[in-house]
Order: sequence, then C-alpha cells, then structure tokens
Amino acid sequence: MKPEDKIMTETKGSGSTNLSRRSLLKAGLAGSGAALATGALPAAARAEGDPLITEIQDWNRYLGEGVQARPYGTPSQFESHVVRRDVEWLTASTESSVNFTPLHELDGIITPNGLCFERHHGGIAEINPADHRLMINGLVDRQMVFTMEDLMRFPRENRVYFLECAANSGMEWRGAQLNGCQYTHGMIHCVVYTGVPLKLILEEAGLKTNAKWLMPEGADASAMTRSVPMEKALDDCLVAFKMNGEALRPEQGYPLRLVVPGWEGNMWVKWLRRIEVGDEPWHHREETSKYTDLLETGKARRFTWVMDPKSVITSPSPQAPVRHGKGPMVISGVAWSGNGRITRVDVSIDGGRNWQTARIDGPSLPKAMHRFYLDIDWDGSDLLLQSRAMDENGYFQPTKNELRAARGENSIYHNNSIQTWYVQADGTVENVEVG
Ligand SMILES: Nc1nc2c(c(=O)[nH]1)N[C@H]1C(S)=C(S)[C@@H](COP(=O)(O)O)O[C@H]1N2
Ligand SMILES: [Mo]
Repeated sequence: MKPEDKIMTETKGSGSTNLSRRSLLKAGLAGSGAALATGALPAAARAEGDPLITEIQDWNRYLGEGVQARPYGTPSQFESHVVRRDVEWLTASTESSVNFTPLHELDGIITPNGLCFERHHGGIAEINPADHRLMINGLVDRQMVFTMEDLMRFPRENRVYFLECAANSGMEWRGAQLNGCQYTHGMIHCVVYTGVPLKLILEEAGLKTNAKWLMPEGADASAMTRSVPMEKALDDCLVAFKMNGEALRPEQGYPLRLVVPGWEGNMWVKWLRRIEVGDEPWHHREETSKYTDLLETGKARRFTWVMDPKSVITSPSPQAPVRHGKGPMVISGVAWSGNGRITRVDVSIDGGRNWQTARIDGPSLPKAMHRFYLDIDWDGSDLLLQSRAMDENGYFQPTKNELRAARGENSIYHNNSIQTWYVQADGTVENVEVG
C-alpha cells in the first residue's frame, strides 16, 4: 500500500479527515442544511456582454468533419476525463486486476460499453469467434459442442441486468478509505444483454435426473470456474453474446459470457467455453479461499451468491464536488438489488438523522440499476449525505455498524452498507463514516 496515493484518504487516524458524527453534532453542523428545491435558478440570466453570446464562434463559422471522420464514434474530446481507472497498489499485476466504472460521471441506468469496469484474473483473452466453442459435458444425455453460429439459431432474449463484483466496497469494511465513488462503488455495470436462455441449451443436451450443479469454465488464461446450482441455471441465466446491442467487448468476455442475474460477478464466467453438469458443487478456489465471508467465529459464510440491496450517491461525491454554490442542487445516485426491483430510496443530508424519499426516474427493472434524484435548495452549510435502498422483498441497506455487528470486521466481500459523503461549505466532498 502506498499511503501517499492521491486517491486515498486514510480516515482512520488521520486528523484532518477523522470525522465522527458526535463532533459534527457538537459543532451544530448536522442540522437542517437544506429544504426541498422550490425557487428558480439564480444564475440563469447573466449573459449581458458575454462573448459566447455576442461573438460568432469557430464551430459556428467553419464546416465540421464529415460523416467519414468517425466510422466508429467515440465521446467528445471534452469528455476525455470520463474513463475507467485502477488503483495501482491494490493488485500485484495488471493482468489479474480490476478497474472501476466512473459512476460519478454517468447518469441514467445503462453503463456505456467502454466504461464497464473490468475484472480479470489472467488478462483479456482475444478470441476469434470462428474459433470459439461451447462444450456441454457431464450428467447430460448428449455431450455437445456448439459453435457461435449454432448458438445464433436458438431463440434469444434481451434483458437489462447489473453485474457487481462481490468485492465492490470491500476496502471500506473497516473504515472510510478511498476518496471517490468510482473507487468505493465502481465495480458495477449495468447493460442490456442479448443471449440465449441457458435453460434452452441445457434442454438441448438433456439433463440427467441427478443433474444438480453446473460448472461454467472460461477460455482465458485463468480458466475461471464456479459452481452454479441448477435451479438458478434453469431460472434466469443467459449465455450472452451482445451488450447494449453490439458484440460483447473483449474485456467483457467476447464472444460469449454467462449472465447470472443478481448474483455476484465472479460467477458470470467470461469467454465461456465449457459447462460441466454434475450432482454436487466443485468447491473450487473462487468459492473457498475467495468470495467467502470470514466471520468473527472463524467460520466462513459460503455460497453467498445474491447481491443484497445497495445504493450510493454519485453526485455530489469526492470526484464530483459542488461547484455552483448555494441554491438548487441535484443529488443523484444509483441503487440496485439482486433480489429484484428497488422500491424505495431514502436520502439523508444530515448523516442519517432525517430521511427523505428520493425520486426514482427511468425504468425500474428487476436486478437492474435504478437511478434516483433528490432536488434540494442548498443553504450552503455542511452536509452528511447518505442514501439507503429498499427492494421489493422488503430488504434494506444496513448501516456500516449494523453490518459489522452481524458479520464482524474480517470480511471483504458483500459490503452493502450505507455510504456517507461529507459535503463542506466550499463544495469539496470527502469519504467519511458517521458513528
Ligand atoms: N473467464 C473469466 N470470467 C470471469 C473472470 C475472469 O477472470 N475470467 N472474473 C470474474 C469476476 S471476479 C468478475 S467481478 C466479473 C467481472 O466482469 P466484467 O469484467 O465484465 O466487469 O467477471 C467474472 N468472470
Ligand atoms: Mo469479482
């Protein structure tokens, strides 16, 4: 670990950011902060003499590039800061590593393909789809090998799902650590997949009566394998070849990946080359030494597949400070649950003492990202921003202390607790914890 790393704020034991709720309450800062927005924008009509209004600009005067300039479009040059980022000290190599979705720059519920976080254990496999095969073996009536062309002849479906790595927010278990929601919550993406229901492929091979588990395997250098229970495979899993309408990106498993809706990202095997059917789980590395939750008793929770309800405010946040001063402010964030739809998101501006119900806008789809907003009139005082999500099964997000009381302090995986951002009067935002 390099403590001098720019994006890292050591909250524990570093004076300037060691913020407890009590100290804020004492200072009288945890009060009302803001009311719901009502007025008009104060800054709207101040254009008098503004050359951007009175002068003709170059882009107005000269012809622009023609249609042949960008056969495959990329974002505006002014958006070049909107990129995936990694944290160098987090992993020993870049091949077995992770980068993070820039959540603070995005809106709506769909993640653009080029910004979907990447997690791979053996680098990106570059596979010509003509050379790709999917094999089904084990407890089936017919062992089968499919080409990509074969798979294109099955009926296909389009569905929107989030994928969250079980290690998302893992660095935050013991205290506020990374200064930005890209780093604290960016191991997630949400796209529309096109693929074949796994059920149809398994039916083609014919399941034996004792077929209870699947072992999907990746064609990459890590040959990722996990055990997937048959009920899930037959319920809503997809073998997907498209994301957001175009072919999967190489980073996301081109030409074929498994989609395991609502369940931890590790099971969504990329570069899917084989599915073995068995009668019991395989107890491989990623379901024993990794992706299990070590409790205080020394026992570990295993097969904790579902990603429980979670949310985060993406703006304002440390990488998206408030630049506009007091007045109307849009508080925005995302929420998701592996159990189904998000039914409610509450937002607090005073560290969890009072809550207001946020407005969910855009499609509300099961096991997909949801977008929420709270529009306030900021009085310019310090805020302790939090959000908490509730899903259609009535589950809601715990506080950090509630989570630690239930699971102890050893865990990395499955941290779905409430995040706090400290917004200061000058608009800067920091990752903090309230007691
Ligand atoms: N073949 C293969 N599949 C894999 C992995 C891998 O390293 N190899 N990583 C897994 C992990 S840990 C996660 S979180 C997701 C990440 O998916 P993404 O790269 O599309 O974000 O892929 C999973 N599938
Ligand atoms: Mo992961």
